[in-house]
Amino acid sequence: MRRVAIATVLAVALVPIATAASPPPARLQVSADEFRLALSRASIRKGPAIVELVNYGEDDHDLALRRSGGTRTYRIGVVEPGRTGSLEARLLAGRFTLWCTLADHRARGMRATLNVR
Ligand SMILES: [Cu+2]
Repeated sequence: MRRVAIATVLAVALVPIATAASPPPARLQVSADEFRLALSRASIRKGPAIVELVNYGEDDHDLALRRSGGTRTYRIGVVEPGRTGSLEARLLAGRFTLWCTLADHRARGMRATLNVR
């Protein structure tokens, strides 16, 4: 009887371990200032991702991401100087363009590419 109880406890205890084995979200930090975007890494793993926009500049900035050939645009809304914004998304593999949508910031250099694989 006691052996059955122990086996049950072990089975329950193993469930969280199995869950923890699934990979954590990929993380990308995007640093913004006038007028550029710098990525913490050039590529990330496909699947769940957390993208963070840190505004080191003196103006407001935001961030849009779109996969080449894709139709969906992921967005982080306006982030004030010194602040951080983030989004969580499930990203497909591909080449993503990132840009700031405010005023002429993209044309002035606030764009970057990210490889998701
Ligand atoms: Cu901007």
